[in-house]
Amino acid sequence: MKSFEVNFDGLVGPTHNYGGLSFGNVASQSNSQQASNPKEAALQGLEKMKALMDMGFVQGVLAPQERPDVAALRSLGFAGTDAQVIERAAKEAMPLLVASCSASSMWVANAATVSPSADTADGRVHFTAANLNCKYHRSIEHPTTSRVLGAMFADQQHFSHHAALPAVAQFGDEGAANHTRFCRDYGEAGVEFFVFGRSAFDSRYPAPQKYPARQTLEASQAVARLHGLSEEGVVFAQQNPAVIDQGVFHNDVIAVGNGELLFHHQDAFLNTEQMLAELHGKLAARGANFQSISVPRDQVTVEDAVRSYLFNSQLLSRADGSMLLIVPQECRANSRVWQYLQGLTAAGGPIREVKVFDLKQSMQNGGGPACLRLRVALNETELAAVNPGVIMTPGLYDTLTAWVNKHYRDALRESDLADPQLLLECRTALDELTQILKLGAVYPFQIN
Ligand code: SUG
Repeated sequence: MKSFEVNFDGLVGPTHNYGGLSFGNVASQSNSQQASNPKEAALQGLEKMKALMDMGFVQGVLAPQERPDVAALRSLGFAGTDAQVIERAAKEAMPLLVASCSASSMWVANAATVSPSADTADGRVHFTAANLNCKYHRSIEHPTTSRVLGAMFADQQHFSHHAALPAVAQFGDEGAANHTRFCRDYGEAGVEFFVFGRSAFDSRYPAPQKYPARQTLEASQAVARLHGLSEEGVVFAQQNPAVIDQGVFHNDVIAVGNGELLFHHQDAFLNTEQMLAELHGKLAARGANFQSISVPRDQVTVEDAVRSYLFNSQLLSRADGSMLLIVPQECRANSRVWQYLQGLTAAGGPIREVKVFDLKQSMQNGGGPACLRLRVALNETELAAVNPGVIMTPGLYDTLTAWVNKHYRDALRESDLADPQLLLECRTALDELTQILKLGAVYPFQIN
């Protein structure tokens, strides 16, 4: 049976804005308070989805969330009508209104961790929604994420969903941004690679000094247990705390893997040799020939990696077995990174081609091509069980483009977030979207 890696991209929501909400994420902090363009952001994302579909990849779409999140504001004590809740929050606690408006669910690499059926004890595809509890504006995503994933992957014969881990820092979980799966073929048992930033219970693991480590070892271990992964099918590795302190807030800012290949920066991990040997050994036992490409710091610095998002790329397997790297245009703008990439594709190794995309609106908040997609490896039977409304087609692309053009604003500043009309616009747009994607009722305003 054939198997695929399906990329489900997050559709950027109508309130995309630069709130400066993510301490430790350099782009989010440095673009704080700039005017955003939600329409352009959503169209840039759709362009990428269409391009991948046109290249023959199976592409899906993951819906954005209801924002402002009035229910979240109510739970913090703001009362009255929806308009009064927003008005009071704007007057008394603007940072909370900004957080409740964030369109951060677009970075669906953080939506969940996904284990394909070939790896799990019960032979189903497992999903654990990420609690994202390092940042308040992201911690409010998981209830709706769970409903949306449930509506996309509803068939319980093939799909198993787990609620987010306990919402405490000790179980901080950022989903697939710190998880990679290696395999010979998507349909065969592989090795799942969990990268954590610190341990909550074991002080022998070093922690960063300046910025938070969002993912704990204990969270990664819990996800592996929930998914029924075997000892032979997992490797846990620690991110280098020094790179977290340089702005590498998720492992997918410094490494990307696919198939039998790990593409990473020289300084990405602690105990790199030991970790590579473990990956090599466990994959060899599965019949796979693991390889890694380490990018030397004297060619590309960690700062270059953080600014260009070289590693926040999509590494895709093509039909002929070669690989394609999807990078943001910031990689072309950085001469050292661009030169490195030229050499890489000319070297005759596994990565043969680089394609550049303009994702500036998302990039300015620290979200590159890899942040915008959640990978789900599926066999043909499982793919047939996915809600067909969320699989990208030329028709769906046209419909979503028209939908964005109809409903999205082309400029959003902090002061606009207090406009109660914005909430109505979002709800109208999302109500229509759930019909387009055939999701049923998934948003609080549709349920309550
Ligand atoms: O969690 N930015 C996101 C970016 C997530 C990127 N995802 C991956 N690397 N997989 C974050 O820091 C910024 C929002 C703001 O400042 O308005 C934000 O949430």
